[in-house]
Amino acid sequence: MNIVILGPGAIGALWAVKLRQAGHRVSVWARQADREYPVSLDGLLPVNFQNHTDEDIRQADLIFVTVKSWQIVAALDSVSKLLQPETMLLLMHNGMGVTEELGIYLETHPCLIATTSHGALKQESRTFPVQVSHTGKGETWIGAANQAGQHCTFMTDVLNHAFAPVYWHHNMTQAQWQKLAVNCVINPLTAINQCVNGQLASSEFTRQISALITEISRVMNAEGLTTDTGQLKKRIYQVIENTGENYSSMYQDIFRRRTTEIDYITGYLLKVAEKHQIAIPEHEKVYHQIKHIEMKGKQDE
Ligand code: KPL
Repeated sequence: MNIVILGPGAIGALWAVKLRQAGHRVSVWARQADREYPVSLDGLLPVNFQNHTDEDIRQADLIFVTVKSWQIVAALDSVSKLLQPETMLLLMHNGMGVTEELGIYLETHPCLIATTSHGALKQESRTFPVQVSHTGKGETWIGAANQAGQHCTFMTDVLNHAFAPVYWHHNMTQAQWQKLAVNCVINPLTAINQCVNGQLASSEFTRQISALITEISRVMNAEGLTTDTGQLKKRIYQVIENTGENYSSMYQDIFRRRTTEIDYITGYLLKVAEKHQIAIPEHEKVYHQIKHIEMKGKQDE
């Protein structure tokens, strides 16, 4: 397949290498205008990707969008004139609420959404090759975001062949909520406390994590999703363990004074809670803490 990774950050670059190794014709569309974009995964020999080539977008069977949730629509707009109607759009990002912003793309392209629990870290150097590490093994779920996307179940095999395990989900809303719950706990807490994911297993966080999970369960139940608080807790602690050495994406954003995805993670949860008139004070607290740190980081620049 002809695949373009739109936004080859940590997760995007990881998938770029895996898809190339599986035999696909992969190129990238990065912020930098350099014609080549070499990526070294886990210190191995760099894999070279063509970057920023209009023809790659025109010929793409799949645009794999791995920019941050708040950048997705702008990233798609930047290549929209080159897109062919049959090109599939696959969005892999944290948080929820992006599909509601996709507008015209939902009418013109087969759209898929994906969530992954793999951990990845990209070194912040401006020199090539880009250094990426796969820091936590996870799994990936994909599903349709529109009618046309429902005909793309074969993408499960394509992605599974490149980077297993990948599962098709008939109801991505359910899968996205499961991931949202993980991100609502791990991301703000690691960013506020500037710690690795594994640190959250210590007893100093037990009470707060419990309260966050109870609040999420209430909102999920009100949304009509089947939730078992015990199961949710087990899943979240499993991710904490599996990605123990990993610095969450929100930790990294705060550390590098970048805009975080808090509005699409805790912010989304707060909006849904408000719709159901459910108080979620613990999430509200971490939301404001992150907003404050984010703002301060930008002021200090
Ligand atoms: O999705 C993640 C993130 O960092 O954004 C987890 C799964 C928490 C891994 O760090």
